[in-house]
Amino acid sequence: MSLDIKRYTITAALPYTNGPVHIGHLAGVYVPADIYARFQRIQGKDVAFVCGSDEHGVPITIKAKKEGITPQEVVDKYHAIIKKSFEDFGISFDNYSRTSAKIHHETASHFFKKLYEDGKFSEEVTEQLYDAEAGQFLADRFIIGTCPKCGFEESYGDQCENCGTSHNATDLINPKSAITGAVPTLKETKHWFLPLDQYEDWLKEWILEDHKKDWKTNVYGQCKSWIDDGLRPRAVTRDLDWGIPVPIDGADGKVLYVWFDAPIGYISATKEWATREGKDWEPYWKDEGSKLLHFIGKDNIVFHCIIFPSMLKAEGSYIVPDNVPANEFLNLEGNKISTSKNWAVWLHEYLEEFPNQQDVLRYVLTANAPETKDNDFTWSDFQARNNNELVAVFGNFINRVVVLTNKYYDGLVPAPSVFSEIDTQTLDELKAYPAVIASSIERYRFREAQMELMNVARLGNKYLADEEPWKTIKTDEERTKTVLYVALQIASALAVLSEPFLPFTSKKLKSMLCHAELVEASTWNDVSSKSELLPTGHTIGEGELLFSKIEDEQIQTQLEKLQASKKENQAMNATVTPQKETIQFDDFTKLDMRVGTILEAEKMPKAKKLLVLKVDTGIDVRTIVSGIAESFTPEEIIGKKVTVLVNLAPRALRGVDSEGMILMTETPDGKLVFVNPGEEGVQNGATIN
Ligand code: B3M
Ligand code: ZN
Repeated sequence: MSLDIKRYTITAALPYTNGPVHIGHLAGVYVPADIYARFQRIQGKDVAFVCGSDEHGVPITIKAKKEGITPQEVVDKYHAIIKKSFEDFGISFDNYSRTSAKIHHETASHFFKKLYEDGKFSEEVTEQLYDAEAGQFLADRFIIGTCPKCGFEESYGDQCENCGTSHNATDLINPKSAITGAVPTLKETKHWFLPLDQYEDWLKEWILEDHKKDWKTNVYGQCKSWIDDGLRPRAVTRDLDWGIPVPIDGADGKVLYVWFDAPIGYISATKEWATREGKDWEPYWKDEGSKLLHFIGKDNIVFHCIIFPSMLKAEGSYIVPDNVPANEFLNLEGNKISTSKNWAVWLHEYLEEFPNQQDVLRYVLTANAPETKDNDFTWSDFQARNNNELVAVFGNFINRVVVLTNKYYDGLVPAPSVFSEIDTQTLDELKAYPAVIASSIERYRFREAQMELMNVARLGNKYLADEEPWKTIKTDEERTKTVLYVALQIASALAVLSEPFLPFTSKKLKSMLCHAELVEASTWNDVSSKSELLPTGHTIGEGELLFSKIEDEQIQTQLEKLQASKKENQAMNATVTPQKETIQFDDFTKLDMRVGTILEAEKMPKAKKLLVLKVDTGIDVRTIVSGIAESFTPEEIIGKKVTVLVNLAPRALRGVDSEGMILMTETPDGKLVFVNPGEEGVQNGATIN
């Protein structure tokens, strides 16, 4: 299929511009896409790596409503934040555009018009859900209801976040308006539809036959189930006031559906880049020799594998994607990442707390990439991978080579003498790595690829540990030179091979080895084909630490931060019980509440929840049975001051007469606590009124 690839058109999902980006985005989409793009560039390939902000769509209008600002203000704010995060983390887009850009409005309008004029749309007056209270049609995300497929009760109109199914809003069971909560009514409106059913045969052949083997099973599986379910025409316009106006007559108040315009954003971003670089954009999208790849998360599969390809096919002059390497989701400390619950590690915040440690996060996210199943990010794993792998293996090897070369030879790469069997074997092994790593990257197995990269550092570490140049320096000068020469070749191979994964480290290492002319120019394949990467007589620079240890306290701080989010959420979600019916003062005075002290406490035999207490009420010492055994041990409550309702009619609980009730309340996470009678100095028997 792709025997002769002339160029790579690599896209990464356009993030919605209604919030900053977090580690889930980075792990699922942007780091793998970046590794791939960087890798192809070092191979000398022609690459266009594009992305941009997805600035239309209902999530943005919802955010604007919430914050009391305009949608444009929302996207301006987050576009800047997101763009900066990507730059900070070394995501090497050739162009990061935005869908509110003029070039995009033009490109998307054109695209729509062409399909319209070619008769590719069907036009239908349908009944759409309408919020009479708000006086507007309810687009997708403004409708919440039960998913017809999985029964999830909070499904959006266009897609269920629980099972990933995409549907029409009218398919939802018990729909509700997200604006007013009203039950929507149906109202007639005209829209344009892309008849996906007409592309079914083509999609079957293209995906189910041609790509059966090379697409990831998760992607292929979703596509197959979609196609097997039968495809239906899909509306590509919406009744909304935020978006790209439908560019034909008689379409006032209507805009292009965000999922129609957003993927065209990839094309607009390519155009913008090409114009800037004085290139022609068209081959990147229209030449069969271009390899088009969409990096996305699993919730975007249907749009990139079914709908957008059908649009491209309908237009007629475009190529379709060669692969759509979608990832599953990344969880955080065992829970789903959630923007609204602030259960996330935000990229801009990470950098404040771990300055200049982008590569550590890139490394850990790739090591745990959710490639075949959802995966979990934990701070303790982050710390362990940094300390035990980056510091102890990669950093340690480089540090030893650079320090010893400076110490023994003033930084000069020594001349090797005869290679021993172990030297030859080590160098041969080294030369095999570029192909091994490349093969994993080409198959979108980035965790595997990165593991092989680390094996290069392990190879170097083991070589030094076995050959011990710090010992031979006293006995065998020639041997020491050879060993350091070999080790330096491994170090410079690492500088080249680490670039896609750890771009900041690679850069630092290259400058440490002072080999701009040779190493910078070295491409991936030079590592195997050149006899040496660092020649004898070249001088390297001073050593500096590539990675530093992450301390327990830093991890603790992060965990506490998450804990705080959890607490805040619980407090927000704690439902306040509605007020009871009004009572008169006389009703209140009937209650006799006193301060008391628990004198004794023991478990009620065979009753999980009950404690039998002896309480000094100031009036007497009496027995009270209390259902608090699951929250307190008897020992911890002896001596506690409590509030007691003393004139409650006695009742027998499991054969013990209980004469009164201890007042309790509950924390948001369900823990029982005593209603504390408060200030010191109150005596048992004091009345509460
Ligand atoms: N903005 C959806 C998302 O962030 C969307 C991707 C568009 S890619 C053309 O999940
Ligand atoms: Zn569902």
